[in-house]
Amino acid sequence: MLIVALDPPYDADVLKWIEYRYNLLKPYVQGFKIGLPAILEVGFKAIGKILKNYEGLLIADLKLADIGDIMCISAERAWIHGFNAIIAHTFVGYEQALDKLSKLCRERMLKLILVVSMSHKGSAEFIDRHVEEFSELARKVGAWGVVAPATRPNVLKRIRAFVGNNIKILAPGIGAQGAKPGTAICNGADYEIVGRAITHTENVLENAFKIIEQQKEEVAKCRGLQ
Ligand code: BMP
Repeated sequence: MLIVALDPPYDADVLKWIEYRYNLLKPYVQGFKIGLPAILEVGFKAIGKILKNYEGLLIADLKLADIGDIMCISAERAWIHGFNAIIAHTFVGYEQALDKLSKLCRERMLKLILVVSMSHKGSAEFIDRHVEEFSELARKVGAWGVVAPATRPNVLKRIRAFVGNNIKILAPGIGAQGAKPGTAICNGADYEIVGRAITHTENVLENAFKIIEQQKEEVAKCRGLQ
């Protein structure tokens, strides 16, 4: 299962860049994640118009980390413009923060995805010390999913054990950050998030197919089908 991160480079014509990749890739992937590089340049409204009526996962990756009331306003904006999932940090805690955001998400049928660990090395400095507590909080607020690193298999496996089987795990870190396609799924993730290894290349579709193929091979191997 593949989610494509659409992070246009700073010199791109953002809307054209997104539209081209979205139209090419949408029949083959399970979702798209839009983050700050695009949102800051053109806003939710313009992006939402391009992605209108998409039936897969459409994740607004703001990595929210604010007081609850303000996170709710941001999440509501994402929802208004057609996003069906939103990413927030877990470290802001429950009271007056994730309690409110999770309530809004339930009301709007917006999928709440919480960051419980990250794919870069610095995640070990602070965030990873709290992986178990973050996973518990994700369960407590009824998060739909969590973000966990494809780059650190042991952390990913621990998170799967902590969150159980009713929460989706979305794992970035494949390709540009070094992890091999399929390995995160083998270690307990439901979705692999891939950005630059697909979107910043000349042959976007060809590279997406390669990654999907590598995912299948790796998963067949780890599940003993090959
Ligand atoms: P790439 O495959 O180009 O490295 O992109 C990964 C995507 O996942 C980026 O959009 C990044 O913001 C996001 N991401 C990440 O890389 N690590 C995390 O821990 C959390 C993320 O959301």
